[in-house]
Parts: sequence; structure tokens; C-alpha cells
Amino acid sequence: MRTQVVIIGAGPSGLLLGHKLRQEGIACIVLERQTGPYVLSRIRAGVLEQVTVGLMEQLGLDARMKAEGLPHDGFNLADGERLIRIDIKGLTGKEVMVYGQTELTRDLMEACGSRDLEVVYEAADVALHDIESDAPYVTYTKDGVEQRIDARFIVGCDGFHGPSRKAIPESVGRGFERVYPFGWLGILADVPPCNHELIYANHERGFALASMRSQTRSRYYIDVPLTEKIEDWSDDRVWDELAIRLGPDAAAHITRGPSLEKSIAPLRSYVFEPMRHGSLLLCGDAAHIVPPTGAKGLNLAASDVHYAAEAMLGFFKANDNDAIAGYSAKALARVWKSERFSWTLTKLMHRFPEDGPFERRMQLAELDYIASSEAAQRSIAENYVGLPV
Ligand code: FAS
Ligand code: PHB
Repeated sequence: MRTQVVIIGAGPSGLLLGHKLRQEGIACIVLERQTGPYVLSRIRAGVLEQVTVGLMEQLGLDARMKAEGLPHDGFNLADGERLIRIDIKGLTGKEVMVYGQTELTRDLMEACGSRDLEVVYEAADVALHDIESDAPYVTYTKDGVEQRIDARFIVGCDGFHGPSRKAIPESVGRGFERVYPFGWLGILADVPPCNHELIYANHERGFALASMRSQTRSRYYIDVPLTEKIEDWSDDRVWDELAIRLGPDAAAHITRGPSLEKSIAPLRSYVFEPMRHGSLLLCGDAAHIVPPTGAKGLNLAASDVHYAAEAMLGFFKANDNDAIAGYSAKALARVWKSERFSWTLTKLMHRFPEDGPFERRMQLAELDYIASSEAAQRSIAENYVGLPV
């Protein structure tokens, strides 16, 4: 089989890019290791920046997001004493959309058939070949039969553990990493949110986040040491800890209920350079990971897709080779600024094991400064709604 672009991975990156390319008449195919239901079963991001909302609008796939999503014009930082509201709309003129990654992925998946975007699920043993040539190809196994697809480009949208980044020789690429000494224990429950906006809390006992998926479905997180096992965290124990860390006002409005999903995710900051080598481009988690504190992971995947689609259009429609050559530098410039914001907010809102009383006072002083400075709040707001693409 021959096509113009092979996309590896049918998460948000792969499906957003696949739809963008098909919308422009560029032939492509998506290879996904898992089944569609498995992809949808993973509970991940919840806050969409304008770049992500904009891509869904460009694709004409924003109807359900606009009907069911929750536009938010602010969020809160909590220091154990009070809520510090960041008025993102008042400070930037923009808002974010609270709409689960699961639902965004579902909207993209359901549109594949009517938009002639072919996705091969349960594609096993995906391997990349001749990526340094102008004629790369991908092999995979489907129903026990080995397949080969020749293409002009391969785009790795296969997440942190996929094969694409690893296909770039160590002599060419390198990773930059910070692994955090804690993970986020997340709980999803069909209970109303405790607050109409998100609350990120830095309490003596640790971090907590009150988020949501709708007016009737809530998503909460607490940070826990990496040694913790999810089976040691009953729902009641999670609800008790959330009530303490979010503070008495929020706690008074927490509605408890059985968890629909409960898991611990490790946190890391990671960037791989370059995001293109030869005929292989990387998008999303295949190239970078951010701690979810800044709600950037999914949204960085969207900005990569914006740049990758722009580069592909330049190449296929305008014979502009420079567009492809410029992809990595353009994408990385925004990636590193989002990495900085996510790292900064993670350092501000979490208790690190190596931190002592002085570092705690520094965190409280910074939160107090943010509470009193419009300039500090504006900086946080413009990063939270998403820097320009
Ligand atoms: P994804 O990992 O979503 O998708 C990659 C796809 O490639 C997967 O479907 C995988 O099955 C497939 N794949 C992998 N190897 C393959 C192979 N060999 N062959 C074929 N296919 C292969 N971001 C936020 O903004 N907020 C959050 O709260 C948040 N929480 C998260 C919690 C967890 C546990 C994780 C892991 C991530 C979280 N993220 C969060 C980040 C997350 O949302 C990612 O940024 C987002 O999924 C990135 O999308 P993709 O780049 O498409 O990668
Ligand atoms: C979520 O709702 O899952 C969520 C929201 C904001 C974050 C991280 C996760 O920063």
C-alpha cells in the first residue's frame, strides 16, 4: 500500500492530524495498537486551550464540545487559607473549555468514517523504516498478517512509550527530563463539582486539584509519594484527604460518591529534540511530557498538530520544503515555554520531599505576591489560556 502520510497512534494527536490532512485532501492512514474502546477508556486531560478548541472548530467537529463543554473564565489557587482567583478572561480576554479528552477523542473517532480517515486498530508490531530517506515505510501486523505502507512522511503520534521517537538515532536526538518525586492520584465520580471553577491547592499535607467533566461529573486529584499503591486508597480515604487539602470552604461543598475510575499517574517533564528527523515528524506525547499541573499536555499536542499540518500543507500544496524543515524549531519554541509554565506551577503547588521550612515560606510568599499583583496574575493567566501559536 502507498499513501502520502502514515500516522502512528490514534490518540488526540493522531486523530486531530489525520482529520486536518484529510480535510485538505492529503492521503493518510492512522495505525493504532489498541482497540478504539481501550483508547477511550483512558481518563486524561480536562481543560482545552483555544488552540485545541480552534482545531475542532476548523474541522467542524466542535458541536458537542460547545453543547456539553463548560467555558471557564477563571480558576483558583488555594494556599490553605484562601482562594486566589485568576481571572483569565478579565486579564487576557480569553477563556478555556472544560471538556474531557475522552469526549474530544470520541468526537474525532466518530467522524472518521464520514470523513474518509482510515484508522487501523489493533495494528501490532508497528515498525518504522528508512526514515532518513524520502521514501520511508512502516510495517505492522494485522490479524496475524504482516503489512507494509510506503509514504512520503511518517508522523509519530504514538505517545511517550511508542516506537517513533526511538527510531531517531541517539547520535541525532536527545531528551531533557525531570522526574518528580510524586504522582497524581486521580478519582472520577458522578457527583457535582465542589466549585464552579477549578481549584489548585497547596496544603501543608500536599497538593489537591478540584476539577470536573460536567455539572454532574467531577474529577479530583491529590499528589501521593511514588511508593503509594492505588489499592491502599479507598474512596473514603481519598475523599477525606481532598476535604483537608482543599480547605474548609471547598470541603463544605464536596459531594462524595463511588469512584468510576481511580488511578495514580507519575509526573515528569520531558522534551525530545529534534521533533523531526528526515521524513519522520513527532507530535504530542511522542515528543514531550508535562506534569498535568498546567493543563498543557493535550493542548501542546494540539499546537504540534497545528504546526505539522501547516508544514505538510506547505510541502504537498506549495512545494515548500522549508515548511517541513522549520517544523521542529517552531513546535519546540512553544513546547519549551509550556514546559516552563508547567514546571513552575508544579514547583509552586507541590511539597517536595527535599524542601524545608524555608522553601515552604517561599511558596507561601509567592502565593501571597500573586494574590496582590495583577502583573503576576496576568502572567499566569496568559500561560494558562495558552500562548499564541
Ligand atoms: P496519547 O498517549 O494520548 O496517544 C498515543 C496513542 O498511540 C495511544 O492511543 C497508543 O495506544 C498509541 N500507540 C502507542 N504505541 C503504539 C504502537 N507501537 N503502535 C501503534 N500505536 C501505538 N494532559 C492534560 O493536559 N491534563 C491532564 O490531566 C492529563 N492527565 C494525564 C494522565 C495520564 C495517566 C497520562 C498518561 C497523560 C495525561 N495527560 C494530561 C497528558 C495527555 O492528555 C496527553 O498529553 C495526551 O494524551 C497526548 O495525546 P497524544 O500525543 O495523542 O498521546
Ligand atoms: C482534569 O480535569 O483532568 C485536569 C484539569 C486541569 C489540570 C489537570 C487535570 O491541570
